[in-house]
Amino acid sequence: MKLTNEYLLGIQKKVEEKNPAESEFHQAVKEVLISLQPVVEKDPKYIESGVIERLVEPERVIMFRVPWVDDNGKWQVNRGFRVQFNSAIGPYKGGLRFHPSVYLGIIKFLGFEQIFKNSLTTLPMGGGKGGSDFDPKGKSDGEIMRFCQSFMTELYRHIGPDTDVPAGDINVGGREIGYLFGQYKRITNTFTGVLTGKGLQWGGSLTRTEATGYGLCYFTENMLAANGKSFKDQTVVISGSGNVAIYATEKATELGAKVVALCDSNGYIYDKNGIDLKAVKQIKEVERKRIKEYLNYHPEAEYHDGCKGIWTIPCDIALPCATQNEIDEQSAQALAKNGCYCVSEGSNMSSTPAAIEVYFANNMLYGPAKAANAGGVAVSGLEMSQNSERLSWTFEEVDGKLKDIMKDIFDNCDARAKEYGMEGNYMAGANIAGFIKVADSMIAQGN
Ligand code: NDP
Ligand code: 2IT
Repeated sequence: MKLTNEYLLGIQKKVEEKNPAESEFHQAVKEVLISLQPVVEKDPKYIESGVIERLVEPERVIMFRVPWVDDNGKWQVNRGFRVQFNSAIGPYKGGLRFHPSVYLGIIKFLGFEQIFKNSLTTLPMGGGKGGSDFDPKGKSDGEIMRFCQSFMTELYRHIGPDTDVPAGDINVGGREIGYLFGQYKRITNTFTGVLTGKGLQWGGSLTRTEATGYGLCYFTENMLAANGKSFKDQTVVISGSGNVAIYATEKATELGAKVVALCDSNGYIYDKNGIDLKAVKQIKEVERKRIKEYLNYHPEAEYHDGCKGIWTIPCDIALPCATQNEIDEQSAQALAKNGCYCVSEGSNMSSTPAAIEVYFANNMLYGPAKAANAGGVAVSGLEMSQNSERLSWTFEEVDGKLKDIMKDIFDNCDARAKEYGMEGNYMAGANIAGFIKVADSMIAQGN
C-alpha cells in the first residue's frame, strides 16, 4: 500500500523535515497516513480542521539528564525522555523503556502509536511514552535503584494520576516500577495511582503482569475465529522471552497451541516438544539469565546464536514479542514460504513496511501491534480505575474485562476495515478506528 494522497503526502514530508533522523517515527506516521487516505477522501472535515497536522506534533517533549553513581563510586549520565503526545481523550498514558537503543525517535514512534492503541481500548487514556538510553544489563540491584530514583527525581514534576501515568515497557518491570513509585511517593508525599504495573500489595492490579501476552492471544483468537481457524493444534513461534513473550506462550499453550521457540537478543531456542515455560520463568523472571540456559533443563532442545533465524522455523502462527522491526521482508518471506498464515504483533511495530507487504501479498492474517498488544495498557487503565475507587478486583474479573476489551478491539478493527472497503485489513481498521475518536475529540476541544 502506497501513500498517494497529495494532502497526506505533504504532511509526511513536513514530519520528515521537522523531525530529521527519526526513522522509526517517520515509519509509524506513514503507516497511519496510508490507512487514513480513504478517511480524508470521504470526510473533508479531517482536512479542513487541520487535525492531522496537529496530531503528528507531540503536545510536549521532555528531555532530561539522569546522573547516578555506579557501584564503583563513578558518576554515570544517561538521557531521560517523556513524550506527552496527545491528551484529547484522557491523561497521557504509556510505558517507559530502558534500553541503550533509546533516543527521541524511538520514544516518539512509541508515543504516537500509543495514541491510537489507547483509543482502541475504549478506556479514557491519551498517548505518551518515555524512557532512557540506560542499559540495565549487568547492573546490580543497587545501581538499578539509584538510576530509577534519579530518573524519577526529574520526571515527578511532569506526571500525576490525572496528568500522565507511566508504566513498564522493555526492561521496566515490577522491580523498576517499585523504585520509581517509591521515589515519587517520597518526593510528593502522596500515595496515588501515578504509575501502573505496581505490586499487588501497594495498588497494583491482578492480571497486569499477564495482560499484554494474554491480550495478544485473545485478539489473535478472535481474528483466527473470524477466519475459520483457532490456536488448537497449531505450531507457534514467539520471539523474545520477556514479559510479553512469556505470557503469550502461557496463553497460547492453554488455548491448545504448541509454542516451539523463544529468543533473547543473543539467540533463539527451538524445542520441538513444546517450550517448558516453568524453566523459562525460572531463567528469566527469577534468575534474570540468558535464554541459552534453557539447554541446562532440556539438552535435547536447540540453541542458535542470533535472533533472525527464529523466523525460519516452520510454524502456523508467528507472534513477534521482542522489539520494533524484528521481522523484515526476508523473514516475512521465510515465514510465508514455510506455510505461516498468521502474524500477530506483541511488540510495537514488529514488522517493517516491506514485511507487511509480504503478509498481504500472501493473504496472511495480520494483527497489527496497536490493536493486538493493547491488552497491557487496557489493564493499566483498569488498574487506574481500581486505584480511583480504592478497590481491587479479582483475577477473574480483570481477565474477563480484558477478554471483552480484546474482542471489542477486534470487532472494531474488522468493522472499520469493511466500512472503508478494505475487508480483512485489520491494520487499516485499527488506524482508522483509533484515529476517528481522537480526531473528533481534538476538533471538539479546539486544540
Ligand atoms: P522485556 O524487557 O520483558 O522483554 C523484552 C524481550 O525482547 C527480551 O527477551 C529481550 O532480549 C528482547 N529484546 C529487546 N530488545 C531487543 C532487540 N533490540 N533485539 C533483540 N531482542 C530484543 O519487555 P516486554 O516483554 O515488556 O516488551 C516486549 C515488546 O512488547 C516491546 O516491543 C514492548 O514495547 C511491547 N509491549 C510491551 C507491553 C508491556 O505491557 N510490557 C505492552 C505492549 C507492548 P534481551 O533480554 O536480550 O534484551
Ligand atoms: O506499549 C505499551 O502499550 C506498553 N508498554 C504498556 C503501557 C501501559 O501504560 O501500560
